[in-house]
Amino acid sequence: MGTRNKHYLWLTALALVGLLWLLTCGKNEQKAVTVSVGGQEVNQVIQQRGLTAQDVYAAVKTYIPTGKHDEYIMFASGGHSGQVLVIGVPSMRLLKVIGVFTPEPWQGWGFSKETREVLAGGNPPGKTLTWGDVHHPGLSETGGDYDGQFLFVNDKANSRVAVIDLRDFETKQIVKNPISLSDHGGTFVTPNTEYVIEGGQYAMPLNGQYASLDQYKEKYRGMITFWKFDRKKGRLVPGQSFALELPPYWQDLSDAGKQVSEGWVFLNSFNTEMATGGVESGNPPFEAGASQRDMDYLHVINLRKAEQLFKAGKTKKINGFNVLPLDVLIKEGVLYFVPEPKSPHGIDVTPDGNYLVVSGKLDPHVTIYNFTKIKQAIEKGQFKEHDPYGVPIIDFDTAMEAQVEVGLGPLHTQFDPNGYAYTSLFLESAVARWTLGGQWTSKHGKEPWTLVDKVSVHYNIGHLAVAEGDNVHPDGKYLVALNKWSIDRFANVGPLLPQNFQLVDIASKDQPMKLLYDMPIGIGEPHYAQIIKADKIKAWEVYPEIGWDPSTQSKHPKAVQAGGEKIVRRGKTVEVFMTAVRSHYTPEHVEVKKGDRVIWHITNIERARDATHGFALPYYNFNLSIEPGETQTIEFVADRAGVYPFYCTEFCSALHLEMAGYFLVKP
Ligand code: RUQ
Ligand code: CUA
Repeated sequence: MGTRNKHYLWLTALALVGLLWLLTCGKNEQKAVTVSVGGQEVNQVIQQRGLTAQDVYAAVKTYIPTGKHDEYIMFASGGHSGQVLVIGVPSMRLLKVIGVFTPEPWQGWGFSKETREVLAGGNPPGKTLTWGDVHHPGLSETGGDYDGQFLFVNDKANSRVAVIDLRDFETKQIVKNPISLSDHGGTFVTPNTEYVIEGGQYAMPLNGQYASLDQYKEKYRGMITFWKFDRKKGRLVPGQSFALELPPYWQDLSDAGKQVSEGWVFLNSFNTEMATGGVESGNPPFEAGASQRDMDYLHVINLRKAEQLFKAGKTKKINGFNVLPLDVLIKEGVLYFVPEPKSPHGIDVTPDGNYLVVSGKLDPHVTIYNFTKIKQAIEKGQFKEHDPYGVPIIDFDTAMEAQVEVGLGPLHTQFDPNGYAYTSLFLESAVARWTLGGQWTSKHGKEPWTLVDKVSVHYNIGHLAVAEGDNVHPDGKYLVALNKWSIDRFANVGPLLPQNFQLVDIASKDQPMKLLYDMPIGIGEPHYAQIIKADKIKAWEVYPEIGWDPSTQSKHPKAVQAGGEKIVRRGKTVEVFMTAVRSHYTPEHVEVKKGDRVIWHITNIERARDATHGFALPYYNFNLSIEPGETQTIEFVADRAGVYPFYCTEFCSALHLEMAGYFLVKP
């Protein structure tokens, strides 16, 4: 090579380096922020706090100025606290904790007669439960989209389902499943909330009787229950509800079909090995015994047909509850199986209703089934084989549409309006974004199913929730990762650590996902959450009338107005009709005799928003929260003589400490 040529090469190289420098350094050079507040430049604050451009972006995206409201509301499971968390998105501010399965003093939940009765509705005969393991909140839907009227949640520990009315964010009903002690595949609703789905988990004899584990295959059964919901009354109707008897596999998560698959329900399962554990006797432990086979079964359920059979009287009664027997389900074509790979988890129906996404906890893929193909196989009677109970099994390859390798330990999937699906990766501590393929486009022909992006989360993510992410019309924008571990994310608060909700920006179709915010949850292990557009919820500011009973959402028969207060004695029963207003109770003295039964109604006669009064009665163990307009009742036997000062537990006015009185019990 000649000198001139060498020279030329040198120049080209230099020019290239220059261009590269311009492209990279020039691009990275941050435009100085010139905003200054009270003489301090924002840029200085950024420097002093050592914030990166990404941090500033995240702060600006999530900060809600005082007085402004969040765009979305997230309803998150409170896990074994038994409660539900209400969180603003994107600020991730905790707005409320709704008392559900566990007494909660701030709300007087489980202290008043009215709320005790709701809690007691979930008690099994002869037992009082004081906690619950909340897993999956499900918002009521109209036409397959959240409508903001009701929220349902399940208690995995005792197979209970609760109904929360979003007019006042209070629990209105708790039902105990009569044939099961554990549920997991709930709560999910059908597209118009005709039914609330409660899938079981650990198989057991449905009649609640003893049966040896040697008789597992014969006597133990799984179940799925369809609770009929009466939207007008806001209540589940046990008499119009029914369950399906299922083989003793451990049924897991469920989802309702929508659009093309409306009227069908999908439920996955594991332990189709029917392992019964007993590691102490030399048996394989459950974790190994329940993971031997390559495939478990996706349960495909024809809910419309099941409903017809129930209405035609094909159910039998178990513990007084309507159950469609397994042989009827098989004979009448209600139940079908499709093989699912390697310890499946999660079943999520795509917004168009045509695809079912199942993850394999021990498989790096998500498997996507095509509902139309499943339905065709059912119609043509194309079954490969039957399970030991006679349930027809559709061939895996017939039903499967695609598999996407997303990463390690996939669990749950949500959707956005841009044609992306998001899957949580437990083992990898990440969220995978992948494209929903299968659609014909004029450009590429059939869209591919492919992984496009991943973001790390901290750590061990379980569920994830996308704004309106279970809907026929998802919103996208935000995703919340519900992480089981937080390890080093927060100040050390001892060996029991909070879980970590992480907010992720998924708004842009073309930009990678960005982590925005960490929210510690120090109350229990939250499982699932749903995120609804805030303006869909039309909650009351104060109760509609003075003397309102939230447990019936109507006028309380024992409410009084100012001037109507009284104490009435009938034999050994003393009934108190009291009012509360800033800053006094009327009457202020209540005197009874030892041994009297006391029924004490308090009506908050305020109409001002936020003018809540509490009511604490020491020794007798009561605290109430009486919101403007509300009437609440306590009932007890005055079994100890003495003097009991009662007082208001909400700092309601400057003279709040004076809002008190004496309860006197004469010997
Ligand atoms: S599931 S452990 Cu919702 Cu992944 Cu309960
Ligand atoms: Cu009422 Cu304090």
